[in-house]
Amino acid sequence: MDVRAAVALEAGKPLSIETVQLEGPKAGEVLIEVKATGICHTDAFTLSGDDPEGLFPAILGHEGAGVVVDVGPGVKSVRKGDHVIPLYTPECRECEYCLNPKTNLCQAIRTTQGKGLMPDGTSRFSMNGKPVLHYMGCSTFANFTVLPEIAVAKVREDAPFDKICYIGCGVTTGVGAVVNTAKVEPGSNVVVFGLGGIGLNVIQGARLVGANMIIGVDLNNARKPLAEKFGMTHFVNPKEVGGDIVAHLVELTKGGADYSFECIGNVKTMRQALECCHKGWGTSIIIGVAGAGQEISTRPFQLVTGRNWRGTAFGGARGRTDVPKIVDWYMDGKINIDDLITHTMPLDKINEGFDLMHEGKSIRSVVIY
Ligand code: NAD
Ligand code: DAO
Ligand code: ZN
Ligand code: ZN
Repeated sequence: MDVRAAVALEAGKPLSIETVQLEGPKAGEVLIEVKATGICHTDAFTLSGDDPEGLFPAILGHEGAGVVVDVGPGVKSVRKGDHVIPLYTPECRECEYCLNPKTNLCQAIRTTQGKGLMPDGTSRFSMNGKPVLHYMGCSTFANFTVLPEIAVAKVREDAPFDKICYIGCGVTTGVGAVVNTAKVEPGSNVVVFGLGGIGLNVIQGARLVGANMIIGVDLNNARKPLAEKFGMTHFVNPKEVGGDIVAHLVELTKGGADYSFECIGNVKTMRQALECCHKGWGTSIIIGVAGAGQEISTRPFQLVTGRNWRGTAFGGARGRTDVPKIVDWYMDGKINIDDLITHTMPLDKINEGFDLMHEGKSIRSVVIY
């Protein structure tokens, strides 16, 4: 079938709106009509050419929501008409990783997904007879896409696509980092570096679990009012702190953070996030994705004296199990998504969404098909 897609033809160039061809679902696969997709920092990172694993030409997008319109042979867990959220971290429930409660990184389709291909080693997308690659197993910058059955979460049908698409990455990553990865306890003091589309979700996750101090750190003062609305109790702009930001945060928390979260992707702030943690028990979670080849460092004594350094992908969530629950949290009013979606646009204006992100003017732009 012909589908409309924003194609990343090469690194560093705007997306190109094209008609591309999409083959139907093969065994174990489903065809989805994408109804809405968020534009995430990670799409921009790959498009920029800084992502060492970025492949072109490809159809980017990994934060979508839509409806199943066809299923391939053997598909059992979803059927035509089901509402779903695509998962860049699948959940096969059978592999060594899925069977280990310590991780959410299902490896069932890892190798082919990393090459921009479906599990049989081919692409369903093509343009002018040549293959176009999938992206993060999702490719939601097309109005139809094909995914493996294990990479879709079935969700309730009364949830609005233009809001719950954000649960496909940003919301789950931020809230999940608090709830699943760090397991922040009520009364904890939390520091969040970076108050963008991820950090604001960490803030609302911290409020949800009953954190005490929720300190936001950002260079952009314009982020303060929204962060306060989401639960931030204190704001720190490193440019306005007269000295060492780490010492300032340790003093503010009277000894250090119980938990810190790095939501920027900067190796310097990753170090600050670790070192502002409380001696003996403080845990720092890296969420931000740093540029190719960059390395983190600290004095090992920071770890010897009881601080913990960890990371998280997709908020530690097991997509098919956890994503429907997060949709329920949104529908029950436990989490706020609406105020984070600052811009919406049709597919042919998608490059404007990338511009808004680069200019720091948006939290989330959503393409509505
Ligand atoms: P964003 O651009 O919306 O937000 C980043 C914020 O950091 C901005 O508010 C900016 O003003 C602030 N900032 C930048 N430099 C700073 C500094 N030196 N000190 C303090 N504040 C600073 O980005 P986002 O969409 O929230 O994404 C954040 C990171 O999370 C990115 O690296 C993204 O790739 C990554 N990410 C990771 C996962 C995962 O599963 N681990 C999932 C999604 C996104
Ligand atoms: O299993 O080896 C693996 C890879 C899992 C990919 C997780 C990616 C999460 C971080 C990238 C940002 C996502 C938007
Ligand atoms: Zn994302
Ligand atoms: Zn698995």
